[in-house]
Amino acid sequence: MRTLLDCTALTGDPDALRSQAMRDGCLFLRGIPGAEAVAPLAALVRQVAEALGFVLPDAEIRSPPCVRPGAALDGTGYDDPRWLELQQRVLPDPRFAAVGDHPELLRVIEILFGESPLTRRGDICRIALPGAPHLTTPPHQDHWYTGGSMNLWTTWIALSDAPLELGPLAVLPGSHRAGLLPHGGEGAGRQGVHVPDASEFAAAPLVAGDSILLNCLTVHCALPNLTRDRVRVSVDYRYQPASEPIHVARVDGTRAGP
Ligand SMILES: O=C(O)CCC(=O)C(=O)O
Repeated sequence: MRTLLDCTALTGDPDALRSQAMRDGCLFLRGIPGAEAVAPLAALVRQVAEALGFVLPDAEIRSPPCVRPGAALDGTGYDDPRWLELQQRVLPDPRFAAVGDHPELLRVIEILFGESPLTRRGDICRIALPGAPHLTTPPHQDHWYTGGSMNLWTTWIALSDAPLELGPLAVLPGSHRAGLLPHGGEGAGRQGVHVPDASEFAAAPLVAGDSILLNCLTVHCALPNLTRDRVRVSVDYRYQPASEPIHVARVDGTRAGP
């Protein structure tokens, strides 16, 4: 496992930031949007996760919440009705949009696109429970799921501290250059790509408010949550250039899109 390159210093140099993003298909930004900016949303997610029976009440917002003993997601996670309820209660709240629309984040996305981004292109709030390695997100490319623009980017943000053992995101830098790869697997959200054993994923211990940006063709996965009793809490937001058409057809170069 490689350490993810910290690109925060490049945010002051748009050309260098764009070159780095095009080269690796990902950017790791420390402190953008930052712990203070995500605190109201982190509080909301914990409150909802507690009401749904996933976590115990906890006053310290930055450290990962404690799992409620026995809590588990059914099926692949995505088909558990409580997962849907988490989304329904968190995503419409203005505190959710406030993080995805944080001016520093939007500025970075705008540098990548060279134009205004379109927001709300497939946003998710996630909790990753301990003791559930079968629910760990497998290596995949977002374009497999999102379709449409090949220039769609995701921002993955830790809402509480996410050391490596809590299972933050891991990415395969440069993998976007191979285009869309075949995906296989059964069940909602379980389709993934085969990655050769020699593939070196990159990850870093994150703190609340750190973000990882990635192109929709960059292969990424989650690391397993290996803690005994802590829950990883994160959000991901998707953006595409405003000038590109919105459609759901997958563009993979092997099939003619409608
Ligand atoms: O947080 C995870 O487990 C996976 C996130 C992911 O795959 C994404 O944001 O595209």
